[in-house]
Amino acid sequence: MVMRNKHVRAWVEEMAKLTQPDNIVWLDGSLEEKERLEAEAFATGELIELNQEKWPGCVYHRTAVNDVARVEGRTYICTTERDDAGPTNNWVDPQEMHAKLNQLFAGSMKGRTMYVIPYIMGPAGSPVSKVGIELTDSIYVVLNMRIMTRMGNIAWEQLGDSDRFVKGLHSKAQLDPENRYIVHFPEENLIASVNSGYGGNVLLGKKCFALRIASYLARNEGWLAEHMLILGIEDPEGETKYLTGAFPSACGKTNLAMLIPPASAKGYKVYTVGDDIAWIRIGEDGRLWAVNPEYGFFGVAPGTNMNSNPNAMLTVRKNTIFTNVALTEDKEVWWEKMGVPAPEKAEDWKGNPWTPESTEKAANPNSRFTAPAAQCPSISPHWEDPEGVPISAILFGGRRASAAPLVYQSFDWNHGVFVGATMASETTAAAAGAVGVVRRDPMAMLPFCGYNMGDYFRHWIDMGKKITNKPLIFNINWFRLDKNGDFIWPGFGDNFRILKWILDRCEGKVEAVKTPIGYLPKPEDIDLTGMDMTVDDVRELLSIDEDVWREEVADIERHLALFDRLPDELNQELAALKERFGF
Ligand code: OXD
Ligand code: MN
Repeated sequence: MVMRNKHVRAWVEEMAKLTQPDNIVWLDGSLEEKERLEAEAFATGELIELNQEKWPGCVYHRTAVNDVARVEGRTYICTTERDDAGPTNNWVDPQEMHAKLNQLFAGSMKGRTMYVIPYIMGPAGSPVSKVGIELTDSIYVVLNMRIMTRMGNIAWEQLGDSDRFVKGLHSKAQLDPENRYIVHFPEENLIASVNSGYGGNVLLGKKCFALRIASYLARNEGWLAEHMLILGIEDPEGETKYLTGAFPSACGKTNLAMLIPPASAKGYKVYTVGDDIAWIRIGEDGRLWAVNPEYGFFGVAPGTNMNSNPNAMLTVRKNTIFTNVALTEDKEVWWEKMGVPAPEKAEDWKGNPWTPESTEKAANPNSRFTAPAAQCPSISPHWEDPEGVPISAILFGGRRASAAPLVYQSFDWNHGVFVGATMASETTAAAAGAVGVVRRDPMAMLPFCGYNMGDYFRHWIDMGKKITNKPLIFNINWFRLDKNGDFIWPGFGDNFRILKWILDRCEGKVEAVKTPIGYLPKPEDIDLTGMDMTVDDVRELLSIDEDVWREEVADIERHLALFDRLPDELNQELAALKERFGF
């Protein structure tokens, strides 16, 4: 296909003048192109071909040792007015940032090839989908984008002659951590990423476009771009209801999206629509409709096994890119808690020799798989529906030792927005730093909102006025601890039991208990069939400790004070919460 779009051509020319690549390759997304790029990357060592008998179509990549995660401290939202980025985003004046980036990008692709990646976020041809163009000097980025987005001619066709596309410029440059910048210019539909090769910083369709730029567009256009999974639950009669859920990292979002119901839930099936991002619009019927803008999963490998997430394990068996996991002698992959014995000899994620006696981890804790969503055994037959799926409930949640009960329902939309705006997670012993420190991460969007978070809360409140058929909003906490510091709730497949109560609430089939924080289940309404758990255990999981909540409310008050443009509705919710407790 000859690429005739003059707007893209002009921009590519300008960026090539700046970055000075040796040549420019316009991508079409074909299989031949993929194989050619893989062969080139095998030759340079950028990729390693895995054991094709055991891992057909799979390849292996290591990033630089100092480049293994998103860098929130070096991520910027550059709006003309500082207040439009808000108190929780890094901000630099756009002019100043452009000048800085121009220096960093000048000649950064010398001796390299610039790849022009056309891609669609959202199903092809869907009225909600949007086109992006990413320019990159990394084959690894090209091959990941090929899995994570609808990439190639399909995107050129959707774009046509239009100038409506999100521009993304990426160069590995020297991978210099001191000059690493992930920058968004929401007013210019532009993303720039330099000196990184790690997924979340460089696959510009994902966090940068589908969350940061899209959240800005969504506010202006009257929809929502959210850090949410989307799943469907089919009941024994064959009717499916859909939920979305926002949880901070390390709370099992991918596992929940791919959940397999327990044996006792006969006739129920869970379908995966998305595991990370949801674009949500109000349909003509007044309901919310959600699409997953992505085409693949970029999931954390360690901890993924046939118990925690069999659907993910089956998804990654072919056509998958593994990044920063361990590599065995016969070119297989391995990671901690993979559920198979550790290899006697391997190379760790840094490329150093590793044995089970080594004190270092074999896989980086943030090592990843990039796998096509279509390969997921639980993928929904409706995951590519252009209009999306209708949403019955929205879940918010975090990792809380004692404050939040297993589940509760908000009283109404504005109270639900308050619950989302104040949701929190506690640091665990697994992470560096103090244990039990509460971090509030509103709607799990703190690192991903492309504008002032106060305005974001206002947008949620305003959306509520327009949704005539509102989903119910719930808070979830799988992570309550007992006196010995052990998890009370087993999690994983058993989480279905809580989703079932939520669905029953949506259908008005079950009563609830009104408490100061929201509606709670009656303990006996949680189905425990086949579980090693009593109604008393559930009672404990649902208990609300007034002293803990006194502290919680004080902390919420401090948190809300951070936002300069906080809608008054959220202050009213705080006041109402205090009043219900009598604080
Ligand atoms: C992710 C994240 O990688 O939220 O999805 O960090
Ligand atoms: Mn995420």
